[in-house]
Amino acid sequence: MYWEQERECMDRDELEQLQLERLESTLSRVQMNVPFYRKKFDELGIDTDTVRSVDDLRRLPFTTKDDLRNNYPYGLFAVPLREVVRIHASSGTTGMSTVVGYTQNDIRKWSNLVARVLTAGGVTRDDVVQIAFGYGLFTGGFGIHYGAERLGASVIPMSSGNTARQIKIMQDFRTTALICTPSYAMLIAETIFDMGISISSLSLKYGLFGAEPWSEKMRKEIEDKLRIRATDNYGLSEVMGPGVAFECLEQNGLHVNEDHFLAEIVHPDTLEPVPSGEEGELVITTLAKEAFPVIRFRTRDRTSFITEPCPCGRSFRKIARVRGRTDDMLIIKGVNVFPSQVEAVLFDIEGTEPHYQIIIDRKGALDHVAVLVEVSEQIFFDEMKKQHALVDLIRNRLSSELGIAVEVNLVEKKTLERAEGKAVRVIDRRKL
Ligand code: DLL
Repeated sequence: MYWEQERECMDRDELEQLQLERLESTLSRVQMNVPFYRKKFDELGIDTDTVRSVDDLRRLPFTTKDDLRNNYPYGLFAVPLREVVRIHASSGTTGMSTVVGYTQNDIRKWSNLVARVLTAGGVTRDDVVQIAFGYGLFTGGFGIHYGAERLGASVIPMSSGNTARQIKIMQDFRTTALICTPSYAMLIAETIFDMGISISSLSLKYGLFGAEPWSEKMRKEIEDKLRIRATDNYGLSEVMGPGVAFECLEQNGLHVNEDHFLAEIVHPDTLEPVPSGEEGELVITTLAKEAFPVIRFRTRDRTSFITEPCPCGRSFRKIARVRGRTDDMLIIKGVNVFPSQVEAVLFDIEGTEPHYQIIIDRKGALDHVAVLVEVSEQIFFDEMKKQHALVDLIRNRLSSELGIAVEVNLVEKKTLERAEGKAVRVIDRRKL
């Protein structure tokens, strides 16, 4: 039921003491080893020695995704590269992506935290775990993989895609736990039905889903279709990857791994803490990371603290399911996409106008993206062959920049609605 009961059910006073000790050592580590933090603290006249309580943390400056980008690739690492054994990066162009690193100790701790997530979701060493997250720079595949091995489960490193094969492996290898994005779980479920496979030929019991927002309705649907218990888990590469917060089988909010992460919820405009239980932006400080500690990282994710204690016995505070973001980052098929990336691609292609619209739909279980691009009159009335060539060019550039397939439609000048205030670049028709 617990992976580390003594930690997960820790007395709150002891937990807060541990957090404070870890915070102090993290602060002195970043001050010593990361010029970015040293400079910021100096400028604001902050003496980290005077941080004597977790509340004192509020005096420290926030860290943003832009800070990470500006220090690309290794500027915020707190150890020399020779101590780093793993590097991950979040999606984006080379110049835009954020790079994170892990020491051997970080990987050990990460695996342990993910083992807690899996255990809370019902997985034990007797399970056969199929990981259908992408393996690669994305933290999902490898992050879950190491945690599942740490737990002692039998791990199938499937990676994402090739749905028919996923299902065959699921049948043949008697997979009992499926781990992927909720939208991929939906697609797998639908494909099982389309292929006429009886669900009783599968051995699935648990599904652990995360990396993108999903709804209670979607949970019900996946649970009914796959006949499993489905839990939500949350994380982000800048902070670690999967393993930051997780649901237990109570399925009612996500416990934050509070001995490793200090969570605050602030108002996105005032940046002051919101009243207990109200929604705001999640801010996280890492407490035990060596290679890539972050201080007050603004996740941009919207959530709230759940104030009631959890019947499962864990003392770690819970956050409500993350519903969306305070900025404009879109999560399409689990990949982070910024409208500005689309803009940058179009900017470089001759014949396109600076007007475009991104339309996201959910077709069946999968996200579908169409980019409408206004083109010059000349191109619009050009021969079909030229138009096709332009569509192909835009589609290829966008797909490689965004890391997902998109449909491209050329439209005549002035077709797209102009806004008098902020431009509406994104129409998100997915109903979550
Ligand atoms: O998505 C890490 C992860 C992998 C978490 C596997 C869980 C499972 P990034 O690619 O950096 O990292 O994207 C992080 O995804 O800031 C949220 O906006 C969103 N997100 C992640 N988990 C959830 C969730 C991984 N359970 C960004 N619910 C985060 C809603 C989520 N949004």
